[in-house]
Amino acid sequence: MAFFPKDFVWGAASAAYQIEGGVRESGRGPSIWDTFSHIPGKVARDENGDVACDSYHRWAEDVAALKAMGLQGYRFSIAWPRIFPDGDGAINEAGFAYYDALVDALLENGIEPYVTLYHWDLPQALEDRGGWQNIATARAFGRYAAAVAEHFRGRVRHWFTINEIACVVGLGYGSGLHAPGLQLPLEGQFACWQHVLYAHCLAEQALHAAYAANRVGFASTGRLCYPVSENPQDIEAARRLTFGSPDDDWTFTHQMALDPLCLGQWPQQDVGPRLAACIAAVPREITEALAFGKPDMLGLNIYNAQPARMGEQGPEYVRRPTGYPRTALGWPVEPDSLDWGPYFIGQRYHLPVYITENGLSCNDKLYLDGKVHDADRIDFTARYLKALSKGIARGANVRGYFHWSLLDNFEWYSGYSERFGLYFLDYATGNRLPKDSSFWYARTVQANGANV
Ligand code: IFM
Repeated sequence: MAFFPKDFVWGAASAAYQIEGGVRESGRGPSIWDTFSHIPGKVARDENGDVACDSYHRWAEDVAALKAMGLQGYRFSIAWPRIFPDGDGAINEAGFAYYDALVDALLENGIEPYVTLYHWDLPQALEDRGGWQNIATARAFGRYAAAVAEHFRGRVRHWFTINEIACVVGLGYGSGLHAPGLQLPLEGQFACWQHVLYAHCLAEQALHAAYAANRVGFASTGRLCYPVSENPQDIEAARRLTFGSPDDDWTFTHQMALDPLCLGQWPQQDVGPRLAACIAAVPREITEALAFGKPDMLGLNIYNAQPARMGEQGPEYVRRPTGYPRTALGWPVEPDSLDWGPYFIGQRYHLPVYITENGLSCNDKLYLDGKVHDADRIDFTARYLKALSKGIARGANVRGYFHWSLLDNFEWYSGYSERFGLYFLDYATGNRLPKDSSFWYARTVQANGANV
């Protein structure tokens, strides 16, 4: 039987561009995802977020869904271009109306808002001036955070500044698979990286200054490993591989962001010469801000991890056997990622952790009886929660779990083909339908996880 602390927060998560639609309403400016998704060939079937789940108009149904599951928290993001259509400059007060209604309805229903400030929808006007390559974007983010903090003072107390710096930089400015679709060399990517971290620091300062009770987090994703046994040697191997070699795919390591933010130093070990040169050249303005950038809590977006063990030559990855279980998106099903991931991260950074995303894409459909029988989602989530409870028993300081996602939505370059929701979206009508997993999740929340 799984065990979770009595004040554990059960929630679900979403992000503005993935669900809102209403991209031209109430003075919202264009974001890089509006631009990118309208370039033919960038998104599967050339889909875009113009309408998405239409949450801009149907938010009350989203709140009703959260309520029906008895959730205590909702993690959603604010679209920066709704508040600052040009990224900076004058505030668009009308852009707050939608979030005011949503936040008030959540509070009235006893659901705590967990607000992400940046889930990838950079105002296009800022990208036109260099986007995250330009330090001015970080300063603009600080002003945006200050405006939002002031507006929601006392109503929102839990914040995540940046969602997945790994994807912001690695996919947006590295592989080019995400907006703005650039493929910069390592040095260009690092420039973005340091500016995103700086943006976090400025936002954190603004949030704390606006309201002392604000709790500020940074939602990270990246490489994690778990040991194939409880043997201390295998555990050590998994830990070392989790935090080793940042030069190899460095944008997808947690420590390239969390070491400077939480430990006040950049990773030193195994950093190759080009990355070392970038680190040595970080401007003083950013270094000084990083010294005070330690978040109050960490968000971890965990979907899977790599099995590892201690081999004869040292730590090594373990190959998954043929036929290993995978989600519809082809991601390996690795429940132990929720056991060991928060544990290793917590041991290194000594901060409370929220699982800000975890879930899977399934080939969901309406059955003949008009319902969505997503047994895979129930099985996946039960296994992951069981493992999470093991990690908590092991000592991981995990305060909450937010399932990704509340409802099926726009899955970036995959468009609408991947269904991650607890609620099914009929894209022809915009109607939401609870999947079997949503009823199961409601029972799990009610039992505080004791049923898994
Ligand atoms: O949909 C995304 C989300 O926006 C960020 N984390 C991963 C999810 C699934 O791919």
